[in-house]
Amino acid sequence: MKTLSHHIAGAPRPGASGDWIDDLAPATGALIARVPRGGAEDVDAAVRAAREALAGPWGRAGAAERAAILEEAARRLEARAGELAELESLDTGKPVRLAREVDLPRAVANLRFFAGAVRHDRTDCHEAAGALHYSLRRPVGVVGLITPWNLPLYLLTWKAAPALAMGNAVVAKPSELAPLSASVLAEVLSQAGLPPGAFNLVHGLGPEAGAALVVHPEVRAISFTGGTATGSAVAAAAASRFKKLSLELGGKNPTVVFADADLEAALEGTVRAGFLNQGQVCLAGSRVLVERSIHERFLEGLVARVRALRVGDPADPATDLGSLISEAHRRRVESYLALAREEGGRVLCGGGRPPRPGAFLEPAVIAGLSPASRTATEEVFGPVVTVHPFEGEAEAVAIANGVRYGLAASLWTRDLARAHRLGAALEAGLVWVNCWLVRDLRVPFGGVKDSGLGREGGAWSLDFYSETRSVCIRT
Ligand code: TXE
Repeated sequence: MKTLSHHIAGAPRPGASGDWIDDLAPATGALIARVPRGGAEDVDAAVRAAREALAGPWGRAGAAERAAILEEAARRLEARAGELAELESLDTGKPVRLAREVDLPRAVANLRFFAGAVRHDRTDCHEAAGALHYSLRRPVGVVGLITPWNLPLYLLTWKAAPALAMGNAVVAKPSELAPLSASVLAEVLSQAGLPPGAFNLVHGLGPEAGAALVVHPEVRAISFTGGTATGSAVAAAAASRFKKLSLELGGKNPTVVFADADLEAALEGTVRAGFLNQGQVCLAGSRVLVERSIHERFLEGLVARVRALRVGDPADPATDLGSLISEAHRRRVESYLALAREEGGRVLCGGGRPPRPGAFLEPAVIAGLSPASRTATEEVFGPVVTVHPFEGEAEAVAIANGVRYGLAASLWTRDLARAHRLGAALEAGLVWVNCWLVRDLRVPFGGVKDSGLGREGGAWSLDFYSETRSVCIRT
């Protein structure tokens, strides 16, 4: 069993309260770590360390120097990728193969990408008669990063890399359900030469350490990824204090399959979108809309493929689905399966507990529900998809847009003009055509409606983690 510490001013620091949180491995229920239960006092110490870093050499470091540190951190993270993938799998219950193929390479890519982005960043100069107006980017200052448990290291580096690239000092609060990899990141950044206080880590519960970070008067920006209800509380607390705010929240994303699609590819894409990471992905395609003429055939193919998914030991490279994040979360997902039955849905496969310890759940496909039902409109965040027939483009768009969320959509068709029409008509921050989760770190990422506020990625991240100032010189 590990004992974690906060990481403040470049060194491990015990929690002020002396209280601990138990970190359990969801696949076995075993206690794997004791985590300090941070609070306002720890957050305050971390913010002080961050301010000192900004007043010291870190505040004077140029873009090339900051980029070099991130590149060195990427190299060190990559060298430890095998060990870290196992740690991430242990902490979250996800298959180690997924952690190796997705979480770790993307965490490394985040560090490298934003190192490159800041090396190539530039600002504008507007020439006028008798004056030059030029822009300067300055760091925002101390920024608070709050991250969830589903892709712990991947999402923390997605925020920390651009924040550090732009010269901010960070106080990060990872999820209490999967805190292990964040502690390794803190260590790796220090070893890569990041000055003390530029990256601080405070562990703890959301309503305690997280809330203290959001209201701290010296924290000038909050980037949050998590549930929509929590995001709303974070937004309310941050708004009255005029903090910059970026919110990546939940989704209930449609996979829309037209009769003219390559059906084999669409089936494969639908299964991947629905069940990757046990469906615990904000971008998960949890509502499958299928054109009526192929609905029965598609449903049959989908159920056959989902039945063939292997649920089991996350350490086994042959496993497709590991454990959900916790026993409590499994009960929450199961409550939606019960609700689906009450709402008239037919669970065509899955939904049962495999005969083994841990928070495992067999992947489920549900048909027969109204697209307006609660099961089909609320975020379940588990291995559950609902399938709905539609007739024609207009109905597909109406169903797809008929939820409070608007994060992503995946569209399957061979009709190029239709792809363009729907790309514009779907209320989603990201639309994938004949694919899902194809990511490019240069493109804007974020949701509309209740899926969030703001965009990160590429230049959008550099904008969020900086304040652009304008200087005018009379010539
Ligand atoms: O997330 P929370 P939870 C969705 C998904 C899931 C639901 C709840 O539907 O079932 O959210 O998951 C911190 N002030 N997503 O409870 O609470 C918390 O400690 C400040 C979608 O695990 O949103 C953690 O670090 N911070 C999602 C982070 O917020 C607070 C990923 C996220 O936790 C806080 C995860 C507070 N008052 C869940 N309360 C996605 N968008 O991918 C909690 N936190």
